[in-house]
Amino acid sequence: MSARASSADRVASENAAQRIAMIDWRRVAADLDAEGNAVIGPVWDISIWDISNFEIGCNERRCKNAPHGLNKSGVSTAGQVRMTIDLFESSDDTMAPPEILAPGAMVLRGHATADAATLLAALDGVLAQAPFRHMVTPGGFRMSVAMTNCGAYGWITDKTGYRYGRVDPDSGRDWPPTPAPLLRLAARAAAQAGYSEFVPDACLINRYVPGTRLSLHQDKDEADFTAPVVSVSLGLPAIFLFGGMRRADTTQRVTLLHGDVVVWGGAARLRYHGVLPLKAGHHALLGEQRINLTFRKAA
Ligand SMILES: O=C(O)CCC(=O)C(=O)O
Ligand SMILES: [Mn+2]
Repeated sequence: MSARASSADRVASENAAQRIAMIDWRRVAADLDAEGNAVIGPVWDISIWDISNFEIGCNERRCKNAPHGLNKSGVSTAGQVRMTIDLFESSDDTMAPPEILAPGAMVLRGHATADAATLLAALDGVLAQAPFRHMVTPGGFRMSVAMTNCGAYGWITDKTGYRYGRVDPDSGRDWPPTPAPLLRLAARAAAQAGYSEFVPDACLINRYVPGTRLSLHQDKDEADFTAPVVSVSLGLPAIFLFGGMRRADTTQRVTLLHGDVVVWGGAARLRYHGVLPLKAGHHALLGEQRINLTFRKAA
């Protein structure tokens, strides 16, 4: 509660806090402290003294270009906060709270489930222009994950190294544009994780079949680490490894199901991660495969 609040405001505040708590606090795994301040996710806190009149502050002094529109003194307007509340009000009431993996990193369970059929239909057009292929690592090894890209930039690897390029080396043409439903989903997931205005220019499409794995790595070929990584899982379940800033750090094992979205950015942007060999199974939409969409800002 702000020191500015009168006792009437305090009552309004308590009502507001309860109402907002019902709307979004539980979804973002937040707590109200004894004074009515709320912690939303890893970086936000809010002091409420009236439903339409409150401040949002950042827990981290360093967070100048925070993805939540704070001004220089770390204070946002009620309007911006209302946008956040609207975002949560418009989402599905049954949505689970994000699972926090580390500061800046979380799993949004089922965030893409309702859109999965639309996403897969849109992907068909991309795959017709840029089919899956097994790229080769700089060390000369064929990757077990089949990959392709859409967006202005595509991630590629060959004997000369890992990089982003505008042109599909297999076709000699630009990568196909990222379909609008994919861009919308990526932006929505990023916003829900606290990274507003995420506009990816690269979408790597990974296909796993049973036995396929992706070894521990950092996503570090991008020019812009201020933008998060948004990673969408479709099809068969996978065990995602989420580690620390060094390859040798211990990893969390996170089972990712169809529709789950992992978002990591900020302090977590360069954490090591990977995928254990996919187990055999059958998925109603995708059969014996898992498709992963990884959205990033490359340039
Ligand atoms: O398939 C996944 O879940 C992770 C993919 C990934 O880390 C990548 O494409 O860089
Ligand atoms: Mn990665």
